[in-house]
Amino acid sequence: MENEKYTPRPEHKFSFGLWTVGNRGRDPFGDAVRPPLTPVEAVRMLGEIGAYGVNFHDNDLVPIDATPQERDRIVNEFRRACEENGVVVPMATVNLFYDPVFRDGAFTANDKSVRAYALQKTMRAMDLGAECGAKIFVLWGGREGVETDGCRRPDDAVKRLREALNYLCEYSLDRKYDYKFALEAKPNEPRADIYMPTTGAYLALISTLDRPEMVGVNPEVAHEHMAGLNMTHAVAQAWEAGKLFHVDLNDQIPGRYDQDLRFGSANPRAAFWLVKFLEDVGYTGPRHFDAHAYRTEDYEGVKEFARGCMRTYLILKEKAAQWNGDTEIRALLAGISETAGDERGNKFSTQHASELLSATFDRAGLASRGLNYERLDQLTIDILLGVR
Ligand code: GLT
Ligand code: MN
Ligand code: MN
Repeated sequence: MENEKYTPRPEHKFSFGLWTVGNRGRDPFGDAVRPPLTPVEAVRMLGEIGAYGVNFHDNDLVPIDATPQERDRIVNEFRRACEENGVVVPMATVNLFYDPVFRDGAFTANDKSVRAYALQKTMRAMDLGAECGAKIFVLWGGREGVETDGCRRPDDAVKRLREALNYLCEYSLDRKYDYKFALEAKPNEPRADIYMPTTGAYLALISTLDRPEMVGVNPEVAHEHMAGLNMTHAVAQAWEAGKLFHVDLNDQIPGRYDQDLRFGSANPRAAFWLVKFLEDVGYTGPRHFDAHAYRTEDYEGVKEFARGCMRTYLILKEKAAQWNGDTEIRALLAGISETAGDERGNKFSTQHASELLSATFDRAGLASRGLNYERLDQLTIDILLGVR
């Protein structure tokens, strides 16, 4: 019997991209295995399984060569489907990677006309998103990279990226869209190397923009794990900087191609720390599942996949609450955090510094106390494996 407490509700803010549940299972070695799912069908499916939101790239919704009349008809149908199924559009994005025009990048391409076209396409995608109610605009620069560094100076690419972001912020202000931009990093794939490989790289770039307050990040589990990094650390740094505008949840085995697996299915322990962090700090943004079903599945299997993402999140949320309330864990944490120590390291003053310089520390004593992290982690594993 399905447990009520793992039933997704709107307040959980679970969202899926049209490209996620609509993924047809193509990979570099094989063709589509599922028939196309129209945007309206995808919205119905999301409503049926209890998701709160649907996100899209411009061309997930409106084909790249649609006439203005076709565009308006599609948008009207889609908005009606959203209303009828109780699904909202929290985020929109732009596809700057599929069309051959972007083979050398979009905002960083050497050809000025390609860069201008990328801006035009993005502004139109912002119009489209705003029409559907989106307040977050994700930018994933999958083609902003290289196979050979002979093609341009990498610092020129950074400058071009900055110019494009500045331009788009002004456009959002000009049109009173009130967008928050969320920049999504990835180390490689489809390019051999992508310029902004990690969330940290984007955080550094944001501080150099004209309007840094409008721009944050959209860390993705799979992308940080592809780089061998700790997703929770990336998310925590973004959060601490006030820059966690969106999050892409999925899973990934490090060292592999971009897998976009069901959330929590590859590394449930890492997923646990992530969910615990998001819940502990009170992140209120969408929990977006940027993943897709195995290639073996039909659309019933796709529903199982999508339900699984949400269910795992809710199970981990419950485990996080259990962890926080566990008396033995609490006692261990108290032991870790309540160590009284030397206060002169708290804040610099000339006096503190000179006192510290001449102080004597019991190095061996400080190093000798066991920290009990083994016990702490095993208790975590016991909780995760359901025996505690
Ligand atoms: C693409 C990519 C994702 C991005 C999407 C947004 S598109 O599927 O792999 O990580 O979030 O552009
Ligand atoms: Mn991905
Ligand atoms: Mn993503």
